[in-house]
Amino acid sequence: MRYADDVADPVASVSGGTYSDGTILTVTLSCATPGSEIYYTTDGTAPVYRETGEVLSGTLYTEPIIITKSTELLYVAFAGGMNPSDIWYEEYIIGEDNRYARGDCNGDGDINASDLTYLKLYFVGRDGYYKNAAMDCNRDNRIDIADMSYMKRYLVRKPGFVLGDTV
Ligand SMILES: [Ca+2]
Ligand SMILES: [Ca+2]
Repeated sequence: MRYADDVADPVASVSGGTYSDGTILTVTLSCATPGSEIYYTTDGTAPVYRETGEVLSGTLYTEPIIITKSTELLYVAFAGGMNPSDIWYEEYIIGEDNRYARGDCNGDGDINASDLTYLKLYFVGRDGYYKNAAMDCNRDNRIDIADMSYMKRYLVRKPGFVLGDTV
């Protein structure tokens, strides 16, 4: 009788999840099937392969993968004459819990008059203007008209009005 076993599912040494800013992850991949090879991608696409086992996209795993920024890791194991494993997936999110600079309400990397406009349009309920942590300019954990006043003072460089710390 002729049949093809499945290759054992590969395992990543670090599970996907949220990690704090500056974290460097060293991820090793392993597979219990003797003679297996693991292919992976880090761009969010699945490794592509033919039924023959020929791999058309993806990187052959040979050494630990160093992850320093948010990354989607997909990986699959092959071994000659066997069905490939399932494709496995880990999503590593690094540092995105503090990606906002206080005052950068529109998230474009600068704090300027367009952020004041963003606040104004949010307060009048304009579509497409969403509440976000960067809008709490005066650090009282509320987003209200006082934050607009704070930003106006910041924009005219009034002493003591500081923005740009991460929130
Ligand atoms: Ca901005
Ligand atoms: Ca506030």
